[in-house]
Amino acid sequence: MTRTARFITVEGLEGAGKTTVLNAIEAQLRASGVDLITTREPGGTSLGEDIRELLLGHKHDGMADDTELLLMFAARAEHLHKVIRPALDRGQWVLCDRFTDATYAYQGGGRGIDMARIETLERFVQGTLRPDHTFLLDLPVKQGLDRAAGRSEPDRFEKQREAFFDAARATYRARAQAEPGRFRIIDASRDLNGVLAQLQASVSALLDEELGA
Ligand code: Z5A
Repeated sequence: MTRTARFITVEGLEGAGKTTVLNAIEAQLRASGVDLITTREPGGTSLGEDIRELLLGHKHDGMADDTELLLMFAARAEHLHKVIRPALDRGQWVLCDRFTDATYAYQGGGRGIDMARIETLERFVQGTLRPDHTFLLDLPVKQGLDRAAGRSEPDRFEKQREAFFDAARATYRARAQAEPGRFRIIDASRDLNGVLAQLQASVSALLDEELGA
């Protein structure tokens, strides 16, 4: 049985319940003996967290779409260099809260940036590295926004109109359809117990596939 390090990402719209789901995946992987680190984007490094503040805060509300895109990839370059690649090289699995699928969804779908330009940056920054498995928490936009309402002061993304999130969701779903081997879609519209039950089965299947456990 070969234990090759795996790169797992979790994606989803606002209010999808990513935080709860990430904790559940981490617990299940650790309980199965997987050595892993958890991290997030944008962020995951000291410089990346500073970039996150620029991206999510309101100091630069009129930021150009291309600037936003390049800042996402600048944070990602640092993250890959300092955290993700070293962990994978050590044999640790990496569980990451969002990655480049979010760039396709939000900057590509939401902002309308040409996907081919995102692909160019993806190749430049990541080379051939792509996530091995991606959990997509899918739910209707309105339901997610209702759940997220009432949290702290909305960040720069949370202030976008519903059409922005509709386009992001459509992009996520199209990507999942195009890569069924990588994506596992979790129905995040269900109550938390329902979500966690589907998730547990999905993580078990992933572990079977990877570890033959
Ligand atoms: N972004 C980008 O544009 N491009 C990129 O390349 C990357 C990111 C990497 C920050 O991400 C922003 O960055 C993000 C996209 C952009 N903006 N948006 N939107 P983030 O991941 O840090 O931020 P977030 O999307 O706001 O996620 P979050 O706060 O970590 O989690 P969440 O999915 O919104 O869910 P939650 O906080 O776990 O749950 C929300 C509420 O719903 C909470 O009260 C829960 O108790 C409740 N909840 C959760 N699940 C359920 C169920 N099943 N039933 C009932 N209630 C529930």
